[in-house]
Amino acid sequence: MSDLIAAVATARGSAAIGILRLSGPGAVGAVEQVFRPASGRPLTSYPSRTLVYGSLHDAQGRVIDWCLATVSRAPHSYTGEDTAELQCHGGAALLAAGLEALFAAGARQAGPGEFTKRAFLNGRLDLSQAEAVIDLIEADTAELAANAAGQLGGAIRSRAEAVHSQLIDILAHFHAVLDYPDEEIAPFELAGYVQTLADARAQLQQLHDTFRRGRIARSGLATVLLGRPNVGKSSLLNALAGYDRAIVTAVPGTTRDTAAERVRVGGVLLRLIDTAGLRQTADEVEALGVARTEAAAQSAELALCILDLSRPRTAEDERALALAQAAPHRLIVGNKCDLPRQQEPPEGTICLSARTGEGLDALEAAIAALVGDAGSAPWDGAVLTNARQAGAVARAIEALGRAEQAMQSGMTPDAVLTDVEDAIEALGQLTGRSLREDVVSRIFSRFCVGK
Ligand SMILES: Nc1nc2c(ncn2[C@@H]2O[C@H](COP(=O)(O)OP(=O)(O)OP(=O)(O)O)[C@@H](O)[C@H]2O)c(=O)[nH]1
Ligand SMILES: [Mg+2]
Repeated sequence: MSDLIAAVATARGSAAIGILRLSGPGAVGAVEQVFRPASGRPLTSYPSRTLVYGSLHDAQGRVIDWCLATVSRAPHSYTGEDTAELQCHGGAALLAAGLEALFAAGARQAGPGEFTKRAFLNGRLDLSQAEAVIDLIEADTAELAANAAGQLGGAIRSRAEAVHSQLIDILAHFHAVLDYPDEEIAPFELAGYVQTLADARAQLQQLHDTFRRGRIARSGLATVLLGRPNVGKSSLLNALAGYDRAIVTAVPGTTRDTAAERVRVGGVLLRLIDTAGLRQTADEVEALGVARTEAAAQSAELALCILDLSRPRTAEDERALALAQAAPHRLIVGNKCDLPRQQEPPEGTICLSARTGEGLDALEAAIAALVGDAGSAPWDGAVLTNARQAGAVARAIEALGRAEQAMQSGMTPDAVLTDVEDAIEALGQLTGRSLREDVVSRIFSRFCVGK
């Protein structure tokens, strides 16, 4: 049994409005103890979801605010329980006093995410929607916010349910074949099932393919600036960031430590990491910095290898070029194109000047092309941004691949069943839905074999 929880739902600080929220049995009664409608009518006489004006009282009965109360009765509420909200003025002291009064009326402090957890447990939201709530709150770009809103509206849920439903059909049919061998059941349409599995896998693959873009939009593409000392790595970071983020001097070995900055380049969010220039050095601090550079290069997704075109190429440049090979993606940048050229850069080098800004647009275009935004899924919930969800989708894809293979190689139905069940289980992790109940209820409602 659920109990009565309460919390201040708005951020702390002085604001126009502050909201006290309650959910659970007795929510309406608790509000009645702290709130009196100005009309003199009892709060319970108002229909659900009506805004009622009145006075808010502290635990001693003193008026602490004039506010609006609204009650949503189960199951038509966010949590699926009786809920109430008090829209007060946004003062920290009055909200604290209001919350105390609600505690005195029988509520307890809600834990983090507890309202949404209840919404999930009561089936108001699936797990992907519950996670979208957090994503929407945390979204720091319009794209991520729009995408989270789409997922709150069920964008992932509907995709998962469409596939889930196809798989349950297969499962139900296979169970029927196994459990009731004497019943007259339509013959195995093997090719049809293989096709259904392939379709399901393709749908999930399409969803999973969006994750790279979603992950980049959320945390940025890990991008390391590599090069020997003095080529202009920190200058390029500053040019892209649009302010003097890193120290730039004419002294080689200026940067000693890695420094990260989130920068939008060519429409792509980069987690840009400036590094200590690569060279052999007797300086202990610098040597530690170089070791960090190498570690950063290993974990980066994109390496920007910088050459100083105004100087001849050196062995240290070659080392930087080799290190850049470790990253899944790399671009070679020929810096200082404003100065007379002293080396012929490798083919495909993007020539620019971090000092004048010349050629930065070519770098932007190259980065945009790398992430390949053109023609991809819109930011309406179709983009996976959550690693847990992506992992579940990947497991479902894998299991479906196995099921397809098993079917094609003439395995027994129970072998195929295991793989399909694995896929359903993985989808269940995406949506938080349970497996067994579904299988059972679908078998009897669709196939009617249990009569
Ligand atoms: N003319 C010209 N000078 C540049 C350009 N980019 C950087 N510089 C100069 O080159 C010198 C080194 O620049 P930094 O950005 O500190 O180079 P770095 O690669 O970070 O060097 P370390 O931190 O020592 O590894 C500074 O004097 C910059 O002003 C450029 O595009 N053109
Ligand atoms: Mg530097």
